[in-house]
Amino acid sequence: MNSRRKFIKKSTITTFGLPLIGLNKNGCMQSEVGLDKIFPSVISTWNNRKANEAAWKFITTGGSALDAVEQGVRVPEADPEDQSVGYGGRPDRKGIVTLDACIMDSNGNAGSVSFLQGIKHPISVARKVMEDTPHVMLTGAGATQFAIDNGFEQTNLLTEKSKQEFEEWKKTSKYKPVINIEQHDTIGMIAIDRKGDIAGACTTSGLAYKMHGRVGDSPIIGAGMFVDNEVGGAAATGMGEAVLKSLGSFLVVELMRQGRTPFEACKEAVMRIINKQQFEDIQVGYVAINKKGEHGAFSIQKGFNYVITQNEETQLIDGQFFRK
Ligand code: SD4
Repeated sequence: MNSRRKFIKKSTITTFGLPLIGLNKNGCMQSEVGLDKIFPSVISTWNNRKANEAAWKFITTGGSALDAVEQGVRVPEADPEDQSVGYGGRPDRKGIVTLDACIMDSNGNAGSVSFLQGIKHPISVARKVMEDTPHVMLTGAGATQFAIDNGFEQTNLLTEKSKQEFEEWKKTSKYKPVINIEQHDTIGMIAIDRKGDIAGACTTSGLAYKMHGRVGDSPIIGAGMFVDNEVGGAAATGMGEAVLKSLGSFLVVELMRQGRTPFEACKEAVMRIINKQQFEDIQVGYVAINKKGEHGAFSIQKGFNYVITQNEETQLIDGQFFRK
């Protein structure tokens, strides 16, 4: 059996079988295989199993962490059934799908696009910004033009399903994000490759029916995602405004630098929002992994989960949360 098939088979077994990882005394998910460092590792927000598998394939066949996160998040970007990311994403209140994404490598290089329209793979445009321009971030028409100039195809991202839902929404035009089904599934992914180098990516169509021109946390380095090769990485999902106001992913990484476990760091970043902002009817969740391969998550509300792939096993883990 080739290694790819073996992986798929094994990961299926793991889903329904005994977990190979558990909660240590700090509430941090940790491997029990006794390894000091667990590389490679891939972690993603929500049940983005297929994205993890795509990233894993790259990372175990010699790809870098950067290649892995790009290829991994391209899976939901191309999936019309994922209505929070890329093609098939829910539109803003003008009926236009606008995309935000960012990417960061182990040398601290970063690239990002926001308010991008008509391009299926914002993460690859963000990588191009990082690698081929002197800038970090391109936005709106400039970002779209940059993508076209670099050979990205223009395409209609609004699927019939998302269009119909939008037409329904317009009948009341009520804008009240609902916890967890607030059109979530934004993918934030962190990978550590065999060399121990880290990279991260985050991509989304943002909040459904947002104001035209609204940009969330996902393309902002340090808000939607942040990695530091000395420490680890973190990614955010949920109400971007709350994450932006606390620069959450950067905060999580800095807390890990000070010695907190990934779980403790995510919890502290969530508590920062709870203590300073209106939090009752919003969701924010963080995932984090450190350079030992320990991982954790925490969210404001119940319902946030993440997928972790290590040692050929992929597991869906329910994050801990502040309240039910
Ligand atoms: C945003 N944080 O645009 C994104 C939305 C999100 O799962 O994470 N959805 O605010």
